[in-house]
Amino acid sequence: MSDRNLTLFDRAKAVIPGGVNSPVRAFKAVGGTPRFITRAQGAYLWDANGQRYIDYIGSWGPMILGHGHPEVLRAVQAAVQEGLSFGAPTEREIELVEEILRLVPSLEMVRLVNSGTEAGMSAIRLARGATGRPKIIKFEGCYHGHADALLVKAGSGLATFGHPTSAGVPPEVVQHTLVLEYNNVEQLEAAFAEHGAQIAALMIEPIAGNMNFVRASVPFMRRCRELCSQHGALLVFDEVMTGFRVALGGAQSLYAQAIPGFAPDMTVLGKVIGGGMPLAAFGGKRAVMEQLAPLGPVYQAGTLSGNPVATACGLATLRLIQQPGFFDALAARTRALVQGLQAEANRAGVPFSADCEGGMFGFFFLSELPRNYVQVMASDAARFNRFFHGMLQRGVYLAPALYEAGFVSAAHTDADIEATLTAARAVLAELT
Ligand code: KE4
Repeated sequence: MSDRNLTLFDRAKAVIPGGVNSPVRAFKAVGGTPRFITRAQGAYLWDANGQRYIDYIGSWGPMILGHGHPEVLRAVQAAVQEGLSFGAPTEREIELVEEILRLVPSLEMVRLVNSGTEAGMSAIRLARGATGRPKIIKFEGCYHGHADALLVKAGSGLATFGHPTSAGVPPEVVQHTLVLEYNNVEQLEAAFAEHGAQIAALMIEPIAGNMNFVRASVPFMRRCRELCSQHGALLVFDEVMTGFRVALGGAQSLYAQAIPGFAPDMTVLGKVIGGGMPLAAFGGKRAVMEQLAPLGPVYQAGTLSGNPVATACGLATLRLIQQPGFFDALAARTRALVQGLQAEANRAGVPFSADCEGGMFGFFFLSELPRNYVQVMASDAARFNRFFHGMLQRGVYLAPALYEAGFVSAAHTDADIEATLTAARAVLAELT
């Protein structure tokens, strides 16, 4: 039988760079042919050959309810009947923002946009405009979208500013971006000691899903908060991935349990808040947010921002994840997956570590959980790639890169977890 995925990939590569509209989808890190998806339902995807997969990517986070939730589809179909886009304000944008404010108490105002990149880019511009300062701190291994100022890797050693990670980004565009090691308090202290008065914002993924799954330690996060407050810099939480995913209140609600009174100054959101449609957001305290056009001097805009169909999808999603017990059940199922994978790896004698929070998980072919980018990249990439393909052949669709996180949805059943662990047992046995 001909492989429809391969045929489609060849056709796609003729007209779309790399055959994909986002690089990670091309399977370059793991090799092989990407699966062209024809439909999805619940916890499952079907590819162009009709092969079914248990889906642990969930569109890279948005599909927390599973694919095709009937109440979400009903809300979207009703919105479509009223009109696709107006370029004018709607009540539903107010309803969605009011819902976000209720669930994320650190926020006083929010602006809706179309992607996490747009939200992160706008948050940085706003932080610089509101503080009048040029410099920003980010951490190696954290990804905040592809805005120029954020496509930067660590300079050689501390205090030297970042170097572009992408062609087309002139060095002067990233000259004010300082890249530090995640979880490194000493570097943080030194950076603020040297540049504190110039720092507009520190932007961080509180649980770094772009390093697969690395937690910011509580002591490290406490120092981020203290040093930002001490020097008048804004602490910006990039919760595009963790927001409404690791807990109903996002990662910030977990740090607020560990650090009394903890809250970021700004938050960037995406993925789950759109429920699979193009929708993201950034927000913060009123005094900062009112620096935005049309009120203030910081410009930001978007033709489809707050799109009426996307807001219907996001609002339905946010309402459904507030059902009693939703996150307890999701977290329990995710833990069952992660603990089961660890047990199977131990049984096979394969060095392995894993972690999870809410409906987000990560695993490493390392015996200890990594704490920063360098440690993550020391993972056994060849072993990861063999595991990835072994699972894919057995109908389990994991993230096609060792630095990406995984996601469980409310539609995943105990039987799906069991089937995944059965596949893992077979594949891990081949990896020893
Ligand atoms: P988008 O522009 O892709 O909507 O969001 C950018 C972004 C911002 N912040 C965080 C923490 C993110 O994880 C992302 C996007 N995540 C990637 C997966 N690592 C999306 C998948 C892709 O790039 O195709």
